[in-house]
Amino acid sequence: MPRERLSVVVTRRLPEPVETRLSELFNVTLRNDDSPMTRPELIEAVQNADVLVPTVTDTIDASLLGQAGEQLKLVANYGAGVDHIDVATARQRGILVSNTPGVLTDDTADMAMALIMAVVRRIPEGLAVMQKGEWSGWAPTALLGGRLAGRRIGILGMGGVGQAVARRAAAFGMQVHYHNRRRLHADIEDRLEATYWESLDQMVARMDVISVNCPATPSTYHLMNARRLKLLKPDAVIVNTSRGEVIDENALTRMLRASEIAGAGLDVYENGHEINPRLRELSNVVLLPHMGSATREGRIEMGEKVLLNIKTFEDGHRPPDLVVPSML
Ligand code: 8YV
Repeated sequence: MPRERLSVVVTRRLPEPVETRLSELFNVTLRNDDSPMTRPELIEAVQNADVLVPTVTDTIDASLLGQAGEQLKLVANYGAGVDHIDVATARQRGILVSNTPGVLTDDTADMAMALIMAVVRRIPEGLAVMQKGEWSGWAPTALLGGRLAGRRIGILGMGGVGQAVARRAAAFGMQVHYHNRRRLHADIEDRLEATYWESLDQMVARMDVISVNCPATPSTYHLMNARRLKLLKPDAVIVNTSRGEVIDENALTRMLRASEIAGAGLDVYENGHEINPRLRELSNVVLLPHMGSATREGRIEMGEKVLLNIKTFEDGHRPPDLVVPSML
C-alpha cells in the first residue's frame, strides 16, 4: 500500500511552479489569497499539518508551538532568516526547523549595493525631478553625490551575504572592512581583501558606508543603537538589507532628520511593515519594501529548497537545511 503523503500547510502564496510541485508531492493546503494567516488560522494549521511552511510574516513563537498537534514534525521555513521562529522551543517539542540558505545571497547583496548607490548617487532624487517634469537641463552642480571608489565600507556580519557584498564593493573600488562575531579564516580575508575590526565602535567611527548583514538574534538587537550611531561620521551612510531590529530605527530617524548622518537605505524595519512615518519624509533616505531577495529565480530556488527539506524528511533523513539552536 502506498504510504500516506505528508500533509503540508503553506501560509502564503508561493511562485506557481513551487506550488505545483508541492501539490504533486504532498497533500498540500495552499493559500487562496496573499494575505498573511491570522493567528487563529496559524493555530489551526499547526493543529492539523505534519509540516508547516511559513514565511517571515508568520510568528511561530512558543505559544503557537504549544498549541501544535502531536503530528507537527517540521517547520520548513520559506526564507533564510528564522528570527520569527522560536527554534529552541520547537526543538524541545521535537519539531524540526529548516530554512533556505544560500539561494538568496547574491540577490540580497545586489540589493545592498543598489541601496548604497541609490543613496550615495542620489538616484531617487534624480528620478523625482524627471517624474515631476522639473528637469531644466544639465547643470554643473546639480544633484552631486559621492564617488564609491575609494570609500570605506564597513560590513556588519560577514556571513554569506556579507561576503557577497564585500566582493561587489571591492569590484566598485571600495575598501572593505568588517566586523563579525568570529574573524574569518585568513585565506578568505585575503581573497576579499577585507580588514577585520574586533571593535565595532572603532570600525563604525571610521567608515563611509555601513552595510548591515547580520541576522536578528538577541545579541544583534539594536547593535546599531543611539550611542553607536552617534559614532558614525556625519557624511556616512548606512544600509540595511538584513533585519530592522539590528538598528534603533527611532534613533536613526532622529539623526537623519538632524543631518547628523548623510543618508540611509533601508529594506527592512524594526516593526515589520510599520515604519517610522518620519523616515518617509526624508530625501536622504531610500526605503524599499523588503525586496532584497525578490527575484523570480531566487524565490523559485527558495521553493526548491523547501521541497527538498520536506522530501528528505519524508524519506526518513535529516533535512539538508536543518536549523539547530546552537547555530543561532
Ligand atoms: C525572504 C529574507 O524573502 O530569507 C530571508 O531571511 O529576509 C527574505 O528575503 C523572506 O524571509 C521570506 O520568508
